[in-house]
Amino acid sequence: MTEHDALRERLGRRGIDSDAVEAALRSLVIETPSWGYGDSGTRFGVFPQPGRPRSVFERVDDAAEVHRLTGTAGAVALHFPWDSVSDVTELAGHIHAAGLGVGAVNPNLFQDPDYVLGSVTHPDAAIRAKAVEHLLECVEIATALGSTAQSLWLADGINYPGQDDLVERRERMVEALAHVYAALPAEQEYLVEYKLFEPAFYATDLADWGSALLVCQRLGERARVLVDMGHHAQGVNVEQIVSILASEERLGGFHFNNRKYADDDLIVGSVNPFELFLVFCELVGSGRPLPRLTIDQSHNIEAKVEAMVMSVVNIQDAYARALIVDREALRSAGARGDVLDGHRILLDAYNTDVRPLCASARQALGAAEDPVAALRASGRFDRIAAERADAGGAR
Ligand code: RM4
Ligand code: MN
Ligand code: MN
Repeated sequence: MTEHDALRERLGRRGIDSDAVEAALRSLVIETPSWGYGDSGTRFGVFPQPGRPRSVFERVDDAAEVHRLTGTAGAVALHFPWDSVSDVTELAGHIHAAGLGVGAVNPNLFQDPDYVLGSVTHPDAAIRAKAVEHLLECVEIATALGSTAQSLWLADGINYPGQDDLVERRERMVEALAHVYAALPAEQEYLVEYKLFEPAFYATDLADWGSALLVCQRLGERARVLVDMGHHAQGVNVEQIVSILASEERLGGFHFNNRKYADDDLIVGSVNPFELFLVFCELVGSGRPLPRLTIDQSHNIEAKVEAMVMSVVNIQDAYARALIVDREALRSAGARGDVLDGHRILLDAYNTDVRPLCASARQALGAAEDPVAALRASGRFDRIAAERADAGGAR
């Protein structure tokens, strides 16, 4: 008996339909970030890697390789102006030809020197207008690319108490974002990301899920909160945030990554796989379709394509474990007030080796049984390093 058969039999005895689990795994779509393939580093330095992409087109090619190996990374999220091109239609054509869909469009309001005091919260109306102009341009780019989401992270905030008026900053922000939201075509959703700190160190204008939710409620129904796993204080119960936003129908999606200390952007599921599992338990338990699932990572020392492949595999694994939770038994344990039975039920799913189910789903998609092994065996890293040997500080 293969490991796959043995697992299916064991799950069958627990009343779990493995066919349904594999079907759900096959329909999982993860967006990988174009910015996760280019050079990145810490504020202390950047270590350029051999084979790093020289253009957005090559970043898309790397994303396509991740999809080819995993079967689940079917879209690429874009960041502007990092991914700016003279011909947007050509970029859309390249993405589709690579077998991918266009993911969310991410505006960038954090690098222009004009934004030193903020973008849509800036005290100067002219700077706010410039930020709004970029946001509107991103709506146009998304429309031309056929993207269905704007995904906004604001770096705005202040470093010192008294630096600016917190209430006024918030009103400036809502006014600017409402302007952009009004220009949004019906097929685009507006995802609002929050982050506790960094680059601002005293007060971030969108610091937590509550602030983001309140802004979304002021904007309209298509505005939803985006949860980045690394954007909370230590110890915050992220899965509970997921459950609240999902039941309020305001969960827009995720930026998956993992961290030990701050916004470390490490491989999702690498430091705290149990948290990732619990997040998927809330998503599955909500009974709603999965929201937009995106990876937002920065691979500073690890090989980038391999790191992205591992990330997608970790997500498949966490999702599979959440899908095999005995939901009925869980409900009954809660209803009976049995303190530990529900916990045991979760642990039973978490401690199950679901890799044969994931491998089978990947094979059915024409992807690799073991994506990391297949990538290593393919020799792609060396081939691409030779092909892109002339890479000169791409971004
Ligand atoms: C931020 C945030 C954003 C991402 C940038 C690069 O910390 O997570 O989503 O676009 O980093
Ligand atoms: Mn993010
Ligand atoms: Mn981040």
